[in-house]
Amino acid sequence: MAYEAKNRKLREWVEEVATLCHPDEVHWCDGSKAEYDLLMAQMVAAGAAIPLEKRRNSFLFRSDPSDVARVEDRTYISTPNEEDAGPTNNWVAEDELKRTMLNLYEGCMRGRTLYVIPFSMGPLGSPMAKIGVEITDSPYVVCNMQIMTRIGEKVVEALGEDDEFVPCLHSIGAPLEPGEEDVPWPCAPMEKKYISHFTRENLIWSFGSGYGGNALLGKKCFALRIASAMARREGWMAEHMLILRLISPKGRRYHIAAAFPSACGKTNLAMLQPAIPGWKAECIGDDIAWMKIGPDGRLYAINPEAGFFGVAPGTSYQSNPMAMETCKENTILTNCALTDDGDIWWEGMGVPAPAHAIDWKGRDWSPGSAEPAAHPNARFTAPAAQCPAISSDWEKPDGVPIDIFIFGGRRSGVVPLVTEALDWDHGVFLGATASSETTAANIGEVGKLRRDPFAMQPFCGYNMADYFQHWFEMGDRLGDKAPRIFYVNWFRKTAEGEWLWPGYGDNSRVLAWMCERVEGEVEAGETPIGYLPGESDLDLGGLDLPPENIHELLRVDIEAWRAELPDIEQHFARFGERLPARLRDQLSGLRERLEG
Ligand code: O2Y
Ligand code: MN
Repeated sequence: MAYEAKNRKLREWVEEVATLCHPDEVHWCDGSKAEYDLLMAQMVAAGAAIPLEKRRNSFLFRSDPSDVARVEDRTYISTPNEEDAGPTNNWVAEDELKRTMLNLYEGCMRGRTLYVIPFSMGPLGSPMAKIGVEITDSPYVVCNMQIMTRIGEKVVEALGEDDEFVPCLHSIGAPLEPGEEDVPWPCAPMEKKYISHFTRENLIWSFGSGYGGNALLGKKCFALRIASAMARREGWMAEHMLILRLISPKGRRYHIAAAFPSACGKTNLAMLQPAIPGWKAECIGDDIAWMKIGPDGRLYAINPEAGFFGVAPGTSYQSNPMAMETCKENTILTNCALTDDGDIWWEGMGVPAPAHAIDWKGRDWSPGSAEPAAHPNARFTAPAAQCPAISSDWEKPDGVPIDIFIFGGRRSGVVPLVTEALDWDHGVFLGATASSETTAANIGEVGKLRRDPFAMQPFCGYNMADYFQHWFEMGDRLGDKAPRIFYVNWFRKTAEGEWLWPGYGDNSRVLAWMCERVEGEVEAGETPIGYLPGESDLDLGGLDLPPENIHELLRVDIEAWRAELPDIEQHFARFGERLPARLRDQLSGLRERLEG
């Protein structure tokens, strides 16, 4: 052991896991650069990583084709009663799931090293930070965790003798027999993959996958699923939200937390560069917000992560120049294509496709090949501190005060560009009914409408009906200090399928209107679905947008909204009696206003 952990529970747990999994060695990660460099060098020598000549200290990995994304069907929330997990989660009884997984873990690290990764979600020492310890047999996971969280000896030092931590056990589930040659991306077959959360004990057990959210357990497993259950018990919020600071020409700072389902440009919005003169934006986080009521009664947010695990395809200097700058060096690239000059490439990168490349499966590729060069879920793992738009306050221990919540989704029709909630309860209704159309980047049928409440459907660690109730209760506690709530849809199309709104940096025009609403500087029209800006209320200066577009973007189609009601009813019916009465009231209120 490179250092001694004074936390008795931690020492005992590591010993217990080592006895169960039979690794060849145990390595306590110190979080140093030397450690990162050594692990990378070992992975390069083993053929698992490819150093990139064109990006300093950056490496390409190719996953097994069966291990390319989060596996929702194999993700479990295990609570004492099935009803406490609710209809949006897969549930298995605690003892049954543990029995199954203990069998899988038995001897699963033979021929491998067991790495102990002490990590902090949130800046170390922040009153809002929480400590976890991930045990893994994947050096790829260690290097990713070093970018995505704060890891190492300093975390163990911060953990007192009897302090609590979240134990996160991960194995790729691919032991090596003596003399057996390893493969570049070892993992277990789908039917042996389990991403399990025991929320009563704050415990995470993951088996069989080395990819992203399945394996980097600080992210979705801890910071959302386990943390959301903790947050409900302890009276705070763990949300699937980006955090953005917008600065007006007068120098007033607004903090925005926004939740979007996948494929809605969340990372692009997190790193927004405003198109309106005089406004500035800074990024605080791109995926997760932990929020707590501060001594002044306002809601304060931190980004619990330290890096970005961003989706690569579609990221370009046009869609997100800040992300492109962020992943220029010190970056791990997964499932991108490799160019002949030692760089990476992906579809939608905004530069011409290379005449030849090696695709994410390691095959020769050229334009016109049958399959894309990069996997649609190819990722870059890059330190947040490298983002040119990162806020100087992104690691502020007490967080930043949230002024505005935004929910949204991708809808080609019906939902206007922006709507302000009538009040907090109506805002909770907007979050609870958030919907999005699936795209080619999502698995499944393209253009299908999916309800994804608060963008938390895959990430809520308990019954979603109780989560809705938690939002109401947070609003009650916040009172008149509660953030204002808005709903946006950047994706409205004409009947001919043309985009009505340019998006990207021009979304700042909508955010600026929200800030003016917060200041009480601009009127809004009350409609049955909420407050909307008048056609002349958005600053469209310098934007060549036909007036009919803005008319359509802000039109409330009463008939189309009435047609939405049965789908919302069906969505709510899933939660049965547990659905908060205040949500039923909101639905009745909407129906009455639409009939009125
Ligand atoms: O497929 C994965 O493991 C990554 S999923 C992901 C990564 C970064 C941010 N958000 C997500 C998500 O699914 O919401
Ligand atoms: Mn996410």
